[in-house]
Amino acid sequence: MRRIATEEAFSIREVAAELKKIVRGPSSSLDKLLVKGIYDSVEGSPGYGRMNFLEGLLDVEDRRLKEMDEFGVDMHLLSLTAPGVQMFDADTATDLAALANDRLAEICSRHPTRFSGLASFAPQSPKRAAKEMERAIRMLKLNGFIVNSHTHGEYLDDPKYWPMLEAAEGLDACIYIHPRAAPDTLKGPLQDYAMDSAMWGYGVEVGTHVVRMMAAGVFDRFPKLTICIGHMGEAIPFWIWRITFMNSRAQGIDRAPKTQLTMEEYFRRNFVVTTSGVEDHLALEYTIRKLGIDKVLWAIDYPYQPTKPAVEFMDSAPVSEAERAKLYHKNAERVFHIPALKP
Ligand code: 1WB
Ligand code: MN
Repeated sequence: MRRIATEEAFSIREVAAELKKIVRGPSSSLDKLLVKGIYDSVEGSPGYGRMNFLEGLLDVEDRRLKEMDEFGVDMHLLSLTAPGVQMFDADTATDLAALANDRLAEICSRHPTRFSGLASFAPQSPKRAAKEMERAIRMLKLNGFIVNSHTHGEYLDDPKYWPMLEAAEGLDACIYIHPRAAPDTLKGPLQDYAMDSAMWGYGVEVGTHVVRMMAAGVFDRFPKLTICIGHMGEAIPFWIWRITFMNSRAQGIDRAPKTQLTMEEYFRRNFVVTTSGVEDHLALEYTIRKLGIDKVLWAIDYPYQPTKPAVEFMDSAPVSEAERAKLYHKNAERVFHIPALKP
């Protein structure tokens, strides 16, 4: 069984160095709590234990490959880890996205059956981002895009970002909306008890992002755009009935614009989800029944989650072998244009 893991994080030294500067700078962003722990940690200080993520992020071709071999993982679909380039100024972000994409393409071409990659872009400069997106697919042959949710507190429903959505749709390339911490405008009650990141804040942030996009009518303008979200759909599959009901009511009487389709129709048409970090068979079964077996892709969330239980989770999932093949690799091959192995 070919196993392709689809939300696998990496970084490069240049981005790590720039993130360290951000940590030491004046920003009061919620991302800093976690970013400091990973990129600028001092022994004994809060978050110090996260320092070892950095090694896992910067290494792609050594320890990571060995771990993939050990657990039978064929391929990582790599993406520049959160917050990507999205905390930087527009010029720095644009340059570093291109550099990360070049490095990623080199790795993929050295190991075409072991690594594929999602390209980064800098939403801070939407027109240049759209150009980089085109280069990443046409020249670098990368497999789609990663965006780490909001950029300076703004979301992809804002028409100023639509050149990037237009580029992705035109290139038939999926955009993976990965979490980062919520912006200052949303951060208040998320600051305590480690709720800022993967435990709760990340899901709230990405869930908010995609509901904004659906409710704004983004998918009327870009009907062929595919968005991927991780963590078993960031709770949206479970909430979609109520989102749909309340949105259709709001379209008559409140501030919700009229849309051609319902929220659930957009979610089923324009989204795929990955299992990253949610190793719960009941949640998997629910998500498959809600979205369809062709819309769910396996992921580990390396190096933030361990490989072994992610493999055991999918090996033991209560599905047929044909369904397991879709979850493990066929859906990823279709959505991210990864060549199927020759029989
Ligand atoms: C964690 C998870 C941290 C992710 C991250 O930092 C990312 C964590 C950028 O579990 O602490 C992730 O990608 O899910
Ligand atoms: Mn992740």
